[in-house]
Amino acid sequence: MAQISLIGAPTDVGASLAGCRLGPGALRVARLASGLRALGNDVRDIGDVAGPPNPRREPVDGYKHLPEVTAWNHAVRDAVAVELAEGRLPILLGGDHSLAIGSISAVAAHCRAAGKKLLIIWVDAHADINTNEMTPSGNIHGMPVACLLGHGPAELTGMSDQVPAITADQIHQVGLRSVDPGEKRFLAESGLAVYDMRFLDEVGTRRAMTRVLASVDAATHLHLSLDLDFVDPSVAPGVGTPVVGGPTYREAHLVMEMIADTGRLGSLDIVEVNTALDVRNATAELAVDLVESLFGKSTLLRVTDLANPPR
Ligand code: Z70
Ligand code: MN
Ligand code: MN
Ligand code: MN
Repeated sequence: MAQISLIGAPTDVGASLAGCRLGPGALRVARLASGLRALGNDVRDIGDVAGPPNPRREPVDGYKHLPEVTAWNHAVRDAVAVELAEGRLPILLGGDHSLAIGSISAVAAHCRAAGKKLLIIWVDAHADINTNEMTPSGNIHGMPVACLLGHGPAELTGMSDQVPAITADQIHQVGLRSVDPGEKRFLAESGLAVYDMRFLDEVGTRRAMTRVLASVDAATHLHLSLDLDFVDPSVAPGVGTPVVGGPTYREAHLVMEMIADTGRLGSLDIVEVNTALDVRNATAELAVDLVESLFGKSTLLRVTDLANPPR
């Protein structure tokens, strides 16, 4: 059981398409809070943080909406830091994936202060490791991993208590199938652990996740950054940048279930749910289903339940 805080960040300033600014509302309508409470968690919804509207301008120096992305990330960073300091488990409801800069910057600072070992599992169709020189779009939701590793504008790389906020060995990426040419080089040079779709196909989701989680121990704080475009678009249509060839409903659930089994989840981002492109809120409902599995929902009693079986 966890003390969970929901933090909404209704913005799409980092994305190419408008619509994921409505993500927090869609996740609430899909009953995220009550789903988590039904699993025995204490859930506090702190509401939405505030930030500037989407100015819909062209990129400047390779960055689209840098001042607005910076403002939203400051708000997210501060809200996540407050909840972590109170011993709570923050869930960021995005919003686009650029918000992971603020969220993970707060988590990284918290882990350093608490002497915790941080491992980030970045679950996504995309690598999100572009810089302003490599980006094909200028969209900052394609850049959060680079920013967290210290490659980006000072406004975004300097959001934690040190630069870089994290090192490459602290992040494992799962589900990639759309990586830009510059990103491929960057991934190879940085030595980041990438479990792409081919790897999941050849090795299998279970064995791949066993490797992803191999270093997790009692001192580990796991942060899951969940971009819903990770899941195949036939299951998750409500995302701005769908990419065919993703995990099935069950494969995505197994990823969540195996993270749940570690008992080490400390923080979570749920991002890129685009209600304008969704079908009857299916993608928000999928997100809630996945998060329930992430917090231990299972078909059968688990070994950990046996001491205290639910009635
Ligand atoms: C592309 C870019 C991206 C999410 C799209 C796409 C990046 N690599 N990330 N949707 N979540 O524009 O940088
Ligand atoms: Mn992403
Ligand atoms: Mn993505
Ligand atoms: Mn449900």
